[in-house]
Amino acid sequence: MTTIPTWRLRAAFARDLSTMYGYEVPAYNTLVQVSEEVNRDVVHRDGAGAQRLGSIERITAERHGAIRVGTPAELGQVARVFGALGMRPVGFYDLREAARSAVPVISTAFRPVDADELALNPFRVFTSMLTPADQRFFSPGLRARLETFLAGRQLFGPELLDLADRAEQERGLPEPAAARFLELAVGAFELSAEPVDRAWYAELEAVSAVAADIGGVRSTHINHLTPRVLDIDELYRRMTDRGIEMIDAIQGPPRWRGPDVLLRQTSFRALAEPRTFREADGTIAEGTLRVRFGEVEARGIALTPAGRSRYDTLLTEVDRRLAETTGRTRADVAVEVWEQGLPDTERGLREQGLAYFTYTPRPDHPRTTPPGTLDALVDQGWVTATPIVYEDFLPRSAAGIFQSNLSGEGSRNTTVQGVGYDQAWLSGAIGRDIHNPFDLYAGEQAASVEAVAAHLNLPTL
Ligand code: OOG
Ligand code: NI
Repeated sequence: MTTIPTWRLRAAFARDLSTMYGYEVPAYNTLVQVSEEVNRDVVHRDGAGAQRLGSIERITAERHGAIRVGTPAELGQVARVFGALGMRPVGFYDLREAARSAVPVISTAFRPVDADELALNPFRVFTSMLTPADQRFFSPGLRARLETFLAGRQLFGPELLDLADRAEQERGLPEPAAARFLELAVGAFELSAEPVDRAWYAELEAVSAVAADIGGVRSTHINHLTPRVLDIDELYRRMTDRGIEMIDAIQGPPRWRGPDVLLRQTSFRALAEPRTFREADGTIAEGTLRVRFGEVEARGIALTPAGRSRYDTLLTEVDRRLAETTGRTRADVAVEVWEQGLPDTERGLREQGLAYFTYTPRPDHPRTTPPGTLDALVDQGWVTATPIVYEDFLPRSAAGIFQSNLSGEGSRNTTVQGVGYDQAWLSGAIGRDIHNPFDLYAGEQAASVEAVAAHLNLPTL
């Protein structure tokens, strides 16, 4: 009996989820189609350089999704389902503190953590959990009713969870269990046809549209699925030309003369979809909800903590200059700030320790004594440096993306203290370690440096 290994389950899940989502949200298929056209054109235009941050095969299959759940118990179950797919929680994002919008959730991302697993299939899911104990959003009375409501629902059935545990333990599943697992797992993220309790939904919506999306219904759903594109500015233009109204900007770093770093994202607003409602008097009525949207992303080089803090400084500087001037676009100001504040070559980023790279000995290296530093090894042709791609998310961009389905501002009481949901709390609640993204990139870089040292018989580097 052949076992379907973890990575094949993950690839199949990403593919089946994509088919399901395209069926439910046809605009997603348009986004995928335009992304594929752009990618083909960029590979044609830029040749091998286009694939510096991932092969075209990986990028074509690459997606991230987003889901939202209500309780630590639900998040713990999500961790089991994704654990079966080799996806671990990485990073902690507190969207309650994000600049423009305040959303009552904390988040992590489930994704493969090893470079070879990422290369096989990098599927990741940004996963948010509601924070009912945060009194800035929820009164004690509403919190109590919300928690009772959430405790009474079941997002993932026992058969799915059993299969998930088995798949995680056995690093895969034989057929027909694998097919059954995939069917149940994809089914758990479909939009439910169950009528929505109008009054309950509206009460939560007054706090936050995201709170209603999570706690106003008895199921969860995938709320977007994001293809990766090699030229996001071109994608933005082509979508706009097709009459699809995108959010007003691309989130994250600007387009500039230097290398792509971190992550750039853009989205279109959630579409009104027909839904059934149960009115206060028990009657059933038709209506619409805007909960699912489309997003696309371009990935760049992962930054070190020093690089990231430089990035944060540049962001603040862009905000400051924008506030001081009129008539200039954010993109324009950002380019200026970036050109002054960040090295505009991979080499500059590397030499200043701002970005992560892997190092590989060159087969054709000179036959003299190798120099004793990495930079010299690269400069003198002993070793090649390849940038490590950023596999995670950005809190400020995520907050911007959440806006894609926020109709109202919601309400927040700023006179009370927030509650300290932090990474340690989240990790304890789901009973799993939450990986630190920097550690993962640094580990990959360090392993490659060690291998170079061993290969060249150098004691350390
Ligand atoms: C998640 C928003 C964050 C991203 O790509 O930054 C996100 C959500 O809307 O639930 O997906
Ligand atoms: Ni997203």
